[in-house]
Amino acid sequence: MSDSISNQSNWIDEYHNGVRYGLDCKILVDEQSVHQRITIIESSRYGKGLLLDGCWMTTEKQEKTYHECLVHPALCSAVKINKILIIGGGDGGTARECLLYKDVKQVDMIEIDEKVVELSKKYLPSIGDNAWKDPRLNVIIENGIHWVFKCNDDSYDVIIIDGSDPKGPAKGLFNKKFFEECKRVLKPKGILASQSESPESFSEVHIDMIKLMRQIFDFADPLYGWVPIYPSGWWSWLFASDKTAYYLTPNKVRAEKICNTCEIWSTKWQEGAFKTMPAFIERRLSL
Ligand code: SPD
Repeated sequence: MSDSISNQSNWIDEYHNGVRYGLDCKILVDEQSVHQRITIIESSRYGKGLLLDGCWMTTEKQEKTYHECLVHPALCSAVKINKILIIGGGDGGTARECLLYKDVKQVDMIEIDEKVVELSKKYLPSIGDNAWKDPRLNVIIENGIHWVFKCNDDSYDVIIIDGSDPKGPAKGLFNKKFFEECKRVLKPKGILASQSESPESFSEVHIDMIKLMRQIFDFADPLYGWVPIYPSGWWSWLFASDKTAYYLTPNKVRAEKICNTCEIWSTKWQEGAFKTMPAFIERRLSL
């Protein structure tokens, strides 16, 4: 057991800044891949779940909370959604939500760790669900940062960054040069979407990400929601585009087609969630 996970009395905890976030569960898999430690657990409260290097990534019964909030503000609102890039997302949940849209022609999912894909398919099949057999999905096992740097300009309508916290393999997903490259690779009216950590437990990373995106894009706004098992439970997703904040105006026809599949996301929910920036974050952003 590494320092970041304790396994006494069946509890698996993520430790973060003196607080632990845990589930009463049993361990199904605990192995080291080339890139990171991968743990799969089973709990009665949230079903099976995945941790990478001791950090919660997803659980069967709360994954929609995360994936719907990352995908739909971008895909429901972008001018075009022919070609989508997902960086990370090896459990398949982000791809599954993207492929709900019939207009999507191609999803390239660049996941660094093939073990995450293999174990997610085996132990968490409901998360990727039909996405794994959808011919529109290309799963490419490669470093997502390298992929973006070598992509041609104007390649994708939407880019979605579904990475882990800023350490280990995901560290490079939080820096200016990487976001600038994402902008180069996005089509001119494209939308960039990224998970943007917790305003409470990762407040510095969260604030820095918004500031950085606002330096690079004309518009960048976070939306706030929750993922109970993540540190503090309070989470955020960040959207950016040029010329117009496209992500603020969902396409009604697209929304009607997917809203019945959603647990959390709706156009009404999204409208509210973009307006819930806490005052302390707003003050910090204006400094
Ligand atoms: N603190 C955890 C942040 C993890 C974000 N990515 C989760 C991957 C789910 N597809």
